[in-house]
Amino acid sequence: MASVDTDKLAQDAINAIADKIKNLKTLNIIVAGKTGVGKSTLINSVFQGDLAETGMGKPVTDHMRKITKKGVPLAIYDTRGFELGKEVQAEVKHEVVDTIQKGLATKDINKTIHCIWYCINTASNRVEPEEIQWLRELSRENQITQVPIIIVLTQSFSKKNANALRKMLLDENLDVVQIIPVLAQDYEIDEDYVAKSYGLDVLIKVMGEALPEELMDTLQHVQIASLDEKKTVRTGSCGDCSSCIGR
Ligand SMILES: Nc1nc2c(ncn2[C@@H]2O[C@H](COP(=O)(O)OP(=O)(O)O)[C@@H](O)[C@H]2O)c(=O)[nH]1
Ligand SMILES: [Mg+2]
Repeated sequence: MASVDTDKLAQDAINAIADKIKNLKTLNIIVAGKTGVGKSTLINSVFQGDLAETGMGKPVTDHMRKITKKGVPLAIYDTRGFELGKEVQAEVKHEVVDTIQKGLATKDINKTIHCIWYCINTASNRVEPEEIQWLRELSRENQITQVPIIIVLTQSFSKKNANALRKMLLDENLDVVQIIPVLAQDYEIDEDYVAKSYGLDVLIKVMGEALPEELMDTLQHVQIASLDEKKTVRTGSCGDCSSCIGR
């Protein structure tokens, strides 16, 4: 595996955010997506260990487990059950939204969810309409909480396929921060050709950059929502920037 120093990357991401938001010690990330796309492999690469195996981590909801590693300032919520059909996918979405809201309710920046990584497998060469629908519904329910969503194109050993999939997804106009191709682990194409892992550093960097404003916005939205629940939010001239909302 390529030697990406994820501890350092995670710390860099935290430092970038901590400049703006005091007392941030742990980044909380939810990883979602269909079974077999490569969520566990991605999480294991981030933590540099076999942490995302079945039965590992602490169950936090019916379909989510929280994975942490001593000394790493990250907590990753691994979701399961997408293979079980639409009903379970709706439950997973509900659990994601609920976890975001419960985190925010604590008003503790270390307990809020900071980012969602939605994984789509580049190697499968397709995206199911139900996944697009799931993402649209999640974004809708995340409109006030504004947790940044990043689409991770997993198993992107073919950069060409990854770019094609990325373009296709961009055309869907989803409410996501970025679409990032990643190969979390080296991939042996044949005896003489191994695709080297890449992209994890970009993913962490983009997340770090996405967080400050988004997180500030979130906190502002939460304050607005809790200050005056009944009052309708008035939009200013630009329509939706944080300084125009709720004045
Ligand atoms: N070489 C390689 N294999 C991968 C990668 N991502 C996923 N896989 C393989 O794809 C299969 C499913 O991955 P897994 O992480 O268990 O998917 P999950 O169900 O989303 O957690 C496993 O056999 C992995 O070894 C990758 O980045 N590199
Ligand atoms: Mg898994």
